[in-house]
Amino acid sequence: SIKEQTYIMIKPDGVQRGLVGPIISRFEARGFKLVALKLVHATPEHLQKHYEDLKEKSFFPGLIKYMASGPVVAMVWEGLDAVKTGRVMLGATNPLASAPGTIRGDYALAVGRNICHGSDSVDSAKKEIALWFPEGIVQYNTLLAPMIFE
Ligand code: DAT
Ligand code: MG
Repeated sequence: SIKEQTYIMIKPDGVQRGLVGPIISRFEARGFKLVALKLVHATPEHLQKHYEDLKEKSFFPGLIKYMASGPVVAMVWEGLDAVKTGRVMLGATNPLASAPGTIRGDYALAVGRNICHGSDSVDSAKKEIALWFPEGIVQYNTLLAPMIFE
């Protein structure tokens, strides 16, 4: 749907490396609408909830430590097929396989420092948006929709 929303997060390495602007620019330029945004230094407990599906993985403790090492940029982007297109823009989880032109394929080398997060389904997007934005997202109209969607 053209109102689909996805949770996109710039991880601590992306913030430290000054990639907030370039990453936001890609979503703006693609035609998505920003409906929530904040800089947050998350607690390990909050991040364990975000990644709860991965809690049995051997890399889980290291993942939580890295994600809690500094602030992240939490965002919700809205537009046509935002979840799937967002994942394509991020690129494969392991930058070894991320195509050039994707965010990870242009800026990352290691799976454990892959710069950005994007929801993998509409269902997980809903859960992640509720977890990171319990206060809700921002509703507003833009004049551009007819230029971006048929
Ligand atoms: P994605 O972030 O593409 O949705 P995921 O949900 O499978 O990937 O894993 C979440 C994050 O965990 C991923 O962005 C980086 C880290 N991770 C995944 N597999 C890993 C591995 N084999 N070694 C180290 N970190 C890993
Ligand atoms: Mg995932």
